[in-house]
Order: sequence, then C-alpha cells, then structure tokens
Amino acid sequence: MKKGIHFLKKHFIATLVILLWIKTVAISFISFQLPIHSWVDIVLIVISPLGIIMIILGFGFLFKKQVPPVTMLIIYLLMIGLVYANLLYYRFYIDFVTVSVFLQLHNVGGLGPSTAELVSPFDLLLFLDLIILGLVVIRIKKTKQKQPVPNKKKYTIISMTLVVLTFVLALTKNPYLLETGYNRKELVQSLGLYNYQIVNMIDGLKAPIMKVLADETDVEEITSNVGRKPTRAHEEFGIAKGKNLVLISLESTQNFVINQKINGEEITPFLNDFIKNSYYFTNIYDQAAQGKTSDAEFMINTGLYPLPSGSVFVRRSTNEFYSLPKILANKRNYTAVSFHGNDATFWNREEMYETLGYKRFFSKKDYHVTDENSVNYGIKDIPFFEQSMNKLKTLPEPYMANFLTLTNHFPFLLDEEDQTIRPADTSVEVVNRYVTTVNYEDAALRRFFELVKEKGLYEDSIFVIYGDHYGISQKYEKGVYELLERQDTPLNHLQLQRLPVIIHVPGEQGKIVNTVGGTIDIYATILELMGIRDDQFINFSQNLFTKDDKDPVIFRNGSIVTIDYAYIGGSCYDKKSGETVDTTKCEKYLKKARKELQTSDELILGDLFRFIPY
Ligand code: GP9
Ligand code: MN
Repeated sequence: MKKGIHFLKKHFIATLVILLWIKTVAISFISFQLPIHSWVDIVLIVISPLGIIMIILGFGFLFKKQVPPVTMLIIYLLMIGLVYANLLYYRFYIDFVTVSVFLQLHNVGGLGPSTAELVSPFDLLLFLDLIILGLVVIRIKKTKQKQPVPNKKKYTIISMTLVVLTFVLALTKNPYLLETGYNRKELVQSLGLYNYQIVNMIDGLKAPIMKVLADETDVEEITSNVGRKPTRAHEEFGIAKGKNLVLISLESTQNFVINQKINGEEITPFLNDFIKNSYYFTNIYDQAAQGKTSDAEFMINTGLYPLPSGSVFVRRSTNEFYSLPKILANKRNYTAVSFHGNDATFWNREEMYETLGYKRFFSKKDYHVTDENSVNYGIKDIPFFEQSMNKLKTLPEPYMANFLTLTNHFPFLLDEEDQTIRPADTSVEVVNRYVTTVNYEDAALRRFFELVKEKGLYEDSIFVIYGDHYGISQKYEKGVYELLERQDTPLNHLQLQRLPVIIHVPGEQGKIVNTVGGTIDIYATILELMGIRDDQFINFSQNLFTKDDKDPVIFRNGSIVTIDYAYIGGSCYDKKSGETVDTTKCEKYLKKARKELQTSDELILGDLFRFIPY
C-alpha cells in the first residue's frame, strides 16, 4: 500500500491523466450508445479525450514552478463531475448537457423529482479512486517534497498535437461536423465529451454576437432560402374560419396509447371515441428538443424549429416573432390567452407569451391549488379544466385559448383514488404508471368536453389536441416494447416517437390522416383551417392536409424521416424492408435538413423578424 502510494505520488500527473482518460473512454463505450460505423469511430472515441484532458489538467501546473496537488485534484474532481452530470442527463434524455441546459436547470422538469430514479449504485465506481488520490495528496503535503514537473514544452506539444489530430480526423470523417453542432451524439463521438463541451460553449458565445451583427440585408437571403411553395387547394381550407381556436397540449403523450388496451381495458377510452368524429393524424413525429413542452409550443405558435440547445422560450423571449396569436389578432381580431397550472415563470412562459402575442396568462396563481388537488408538478388536470371554465367563459370572442395539461408528467405519479385503470405489468415501473396517468388525462379531456358543452362553448370552436413530446424516454422503452409485443429496433423506436394530433371541428365528420409530418406542421394546418394561407409568412411548417409524404420530417439533431426512408443514429434505413441502405439514399433529405435548421437558427438567433414587416 505504502509503495503504491509512493508510486502514485511520483507519477501524480500521469495518474490523474490516465485515470480520467480511462473513465471517460469507458463511459463513452458503456453508457453513451455512440454510433460506431468504422474503425475511425473507435479510434476517435479512444483518442479524442486524451489531448484535452492533458491540457485542462495541465493548467494546474503549466504556469507554476511545481505541481500544486490540491488544485490538480480539484480540477480532476470537477471534470469527473462534468462527466457524471452528462451521464445522468443522458440516461433520461439520451442527449448531452449544453451550456443552455445549465442555465435553465431550474426548468428542466424531467430531472427534478426523478434524479434518484436515474442514479445507479455502480456510479460510485466513478468516484472510488478519490479516496486513494486524497491519501496521495495528504502524503505529498506531509513530506513537503517538491513534485517532479514534466517537461512543459514536450507536454504542451504532445497534448496540442493530440487535440489537432482529433479535430482533423473528425472533420475528415464529416466535414459538416461543426456546422451541424446540434448533432450532439456525433460531436461527442468524434471530438469526445470535453472538446464537445468547449465547442458548445463557443457556440453559446456566438449567439448574442449574431443578433448584434444582423441587419436587413440578411433577411433577403433568408427569404429566398425558405423558398416556400404555395399550398395546394384542399377541401378543409377555412372550415374553422371565425371559430374560437382551442389548443390542448397533452403532456408527454405518445401515439401508441391510442386504441391500446391493457388487460382488456382501453388506456384512452374517451379519445378512442373522440377521434371517430375528428381529424386524427397518425404519423406526426415529436420534433421537440431540449425545451420540451416549450419547444412544442414554440413550433406550433411560429412554425419555426426549436433551437439546437436550450429553449427559445428561455433564450430568446425578447425577440420579434410572427405567431398564431399575432396573425389571428391582426387578420381576424382574435384575443389569445393561455392556461397552465404551473408557475408563470416556469420555462419563462410569462415573458415569452407576451412576446408571442398572448394577452393573458392564467397560471398557478389564478387557480385554487391545494395539496389535495395537486400531484407531481401541480394542479391535477381535472380541477385544472374545471377551474378554467369560468375564465374561458368571460373571454371576448373570437378567442384563441391555449391549455397545457400537466398530470401526465414524468415520473407519472397519481393518487390511488384517481386511478381508474390498473397499472400495466411490464418489468418497467415507469411504463406501468404511465398507463394510469395517461388514462387520468383522458378522463380529464372527457370532463373538459362535458363542461364546454354545458357552458355553450363547444359549437363555435375548433379543438386542436396534441401530444407535446415523448413521455417514455429510451431508458424505459423496454416496458413499451413488452406492452406492445414489439422488438426493440431503431425503426420501432422511431415509430414510438409519434404523437397523437387530433383536430375536432364540431359539425365536421373528420377523417384519419396518415400524412408523415411533425409537430411543426400543426402551425400551417391551423392557419389553413382558419382560412388563412400559410405561405404568406416565413416558416417551415407544412399544411398536413396537403404535405407530401416524401418531404422529410426534420428532427433537431439533423435526423429525418419520410414515408420511405429514415436517417437515425447515423444510418439510413429503407423503412419498408427495415434494412440499412447506403447513406446516399438519405443525403438529399439530410441536405434539406441542414439548410432548414440553419436558416431557422439564423432567423431566431439573429432576431431577424424585427426587420420583416407584417
Ligand atoms: C411544466 C411543463 C411541463 O410547466 O412545461 O414540463 P416539461 O414537459 O417541459 O418538462
Ligand atoms: Mn411536456
């Protein structure tokens, strides 16, 4: 033991570098499912962290005459902390931490009451060496001997060369790597966790500069880039003209629950009936990113993509935007309001709603919230709808009313007395509970429609009901596969990312629409139903009644899906055969994805709508 400590003391720097390197590489292989297509990918995962680890740990001694062991151990600990933060975040979101996520941490609902759920006893392995390293540091302090400092010149050259080599290799493999900085899995796989974090930080710094540098001249280029085709005529155009528009966001609701039975009981009996007299869109994919519900709201309100990192609601709430509330107010004299039982400041809604043109936000403080009528993140959906009714009744018509439900939020908690369906019996508790909270949400919708009918608010309205984003993260998907008796494959995972979108216009029969689309397309679809041509405004949304299935649905990480192909996890799939095919088959869609995402980011980060008159 003594000998060992003596050895570590002598080679303190090398020990820290190697330990951190091994841990980082091990986690990259074991915990982050990074796509590996060739030996270059493996080489990159192995070498990419080394150079930058040397540089960062080197700060502890490069500018000093001798090695300060405590400082170095602290740097080491911080770096392990960073790895661990990413590990926890990854377990739930299958994504990596960005600077924006740190800044909006108080809003990242998913990690709040559920961190315990994400921790594993094996995580201790990451920190065990700290005991021995601590002893070594005490020993160094006690003996008061000078620690040998490596040859600084050599150390710097080796570490710099490793970093440069990493970037050269990574960019040779994918020249678009830095341009598509939103594909975080690929960034981490090619540059390693630490270089990725630095690239992300630089991106974050670029954002405010983009706004300052932007001017009218940028708009022309953007407008030509968006290049919108005029929307084809269709019989649903204008069928809801002049009606009140009611939007209902279904928290964490995925499409697989519709028409699905558990032990002979329907999970969503109300919706299963309701879709028979509605437009039910069966192939709408979740395009939300790190902003979760707020991203879905942003897409539906503006027809723009969410930001590559963080939430537009938090990062860009003082921008100018075209939005449904503003368009409806300008063209049709609508008043827009929003209803949500959580704090007004959560996800910065209070500020962003004003920017988007909402005239009033009924938030937690407008509801009678007690311990009895709350669960998990706030007031339960049934009392939420009940208490909203009188507020809705007093609105001047025509109105746009936006409702956000909340009960069906991870980790899907529900009081026994509210459970009207037995939990599922898969091996994943989260999925078993999910069934009960979705079933409660369905009952809340039933209550909502009873009430609007009772109050005479039904006939003159159009109702747009949509799942905001996935509820069952990939970590827990195994339970869903058990429930649906399906295999865990990349394409089945993709299919699970579909969300229910239901549009109900009283007096219209409705129909099932199988168009392949995404959350962003709800915007144009609503405008068209309201009798306003969607192509007058700059946006990336496509009317779902006329959208071409061959046009890709674009995910924020640059992946795509069309009726024929899907590009996910770095592979191109032929959806019919389920086989991977040559990437060239997906390339034209990926090109479109890069261009659209980049243009949308430029519009938002440059705050370009301030130069575009209505
Ligand atoms: C809570 C709502 C839900 O106000 O935003 O949380 P999220 O789904 O965004 O984590
Ligand atoms: Mn949500």
